[in-house]
Amino acid sequence: MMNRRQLLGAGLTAGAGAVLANAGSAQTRFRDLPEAAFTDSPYTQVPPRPTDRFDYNPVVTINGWSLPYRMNGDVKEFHLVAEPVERIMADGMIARLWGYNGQSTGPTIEAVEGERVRIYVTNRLPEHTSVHWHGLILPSGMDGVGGLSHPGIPPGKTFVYEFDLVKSGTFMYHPHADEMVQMAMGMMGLFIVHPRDPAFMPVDRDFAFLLAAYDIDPGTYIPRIMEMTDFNLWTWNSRIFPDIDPLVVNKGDRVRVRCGNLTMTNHPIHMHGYDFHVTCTDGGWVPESARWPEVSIDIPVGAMRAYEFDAIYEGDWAIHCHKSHHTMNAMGHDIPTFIGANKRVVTEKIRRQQPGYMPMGTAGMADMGEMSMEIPGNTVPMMAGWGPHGPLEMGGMFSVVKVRDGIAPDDYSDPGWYQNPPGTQAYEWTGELPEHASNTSPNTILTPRGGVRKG
Ligand SMILES: [Cu+2]
Repeated sequence: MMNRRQLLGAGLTAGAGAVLANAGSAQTRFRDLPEAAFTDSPYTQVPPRPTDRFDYNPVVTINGWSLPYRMNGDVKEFHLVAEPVERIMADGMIARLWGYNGQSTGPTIEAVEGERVRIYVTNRLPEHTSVHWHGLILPSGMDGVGGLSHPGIPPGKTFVYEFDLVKSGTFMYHPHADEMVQMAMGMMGLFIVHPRDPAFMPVDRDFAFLLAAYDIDPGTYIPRIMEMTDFNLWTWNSRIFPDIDPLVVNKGDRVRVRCGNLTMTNHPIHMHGYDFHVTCTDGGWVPESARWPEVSIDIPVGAMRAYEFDAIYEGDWAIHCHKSHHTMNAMGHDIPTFIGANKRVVTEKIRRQQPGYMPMGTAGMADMGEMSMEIPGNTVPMMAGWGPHGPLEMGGMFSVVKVRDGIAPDDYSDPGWYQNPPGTQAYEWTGELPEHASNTSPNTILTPRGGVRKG
């Protein structure tokens, strides 16, 4: 039995602080199990580089962490604990979810191609569960479909999954038991298998997150599990902007971003400032001859995509889902459109009942981003983030890729906002406006009728 110090001494625990050893009771109950590690932190914990067996560049799970392991002979052992958790989705909002080892999403499992893994799964939920290893090639009985691969793991019991990692790539895990409920409650995690050859597809920074959607009414804590389409919280690793950590990158780094989708709809993830190629899916690495340039990567439901780019352009670059309702926090969709409406008369009438009433939405909804409106407890404003130049009017699936010169390897701390060099930022024009083009102006060159003549 390893104690916490041995685990730490092996250099295997996840990043700075907040990884708590299990309570003593488990040590006597599970004499031969690897001690389960837990975290109560919702912040990004950068895993240390491996020192024991194989060289690889650990992934950085945005607002997440990697699960510590121990070696038992040649087998890499992990201990997942399925349990109710409290997840701080953003400052001022706690969600009561189900997850693994203290958090939702669960910890990232990292191992190396060719290794054998043994994963103990302890069920502390009030109902049975199972773990399906999405995308991994393994024996049928290890596939984790409750009732098909094996009986469900009853509450209070521990099952063992054991298999060889026959290929490297980008994978995930989630229950395949009462799946609709358990995934709606936040049960999911990443499973990254690094190539045995560290010279294969090397990157300097390797980020990973899972897309998850929840329906939690403002002022409440538990997701409405029966919701099928109209979710109100669109999350990366169960966090929402403005509290999704930035992706901090040193200028010139080769960067990989891995993203998996366990929501009920597709998400076109759009990153500004760069073009890039999909290099890996949950099916495997994409051959170079099969890649094409993109600036938005659509992540289908139940799929994963990893894309790569060389971070040659400094700046603060938005990265977000391009479905505009997915960059909003808790909102209702049954609000009428007031654009162009004249609310003057009705405002006077309402103010007689409710002094201080402010009409909103007649000129768009941007005023929502600036005002600090009174909101119910345990929720966050719909469009909340502030940047260096004012409100960002974003929430949900949004973050910032911060590319800077001189960021040290393994430093992921927020460098603050980018200072645009003089002359490289849009500015207000205060001079004479040029005459706008018109058909009758002698300066306007019209395309000849019938189209452009071919040479
Ligand atoms: Cu989306």
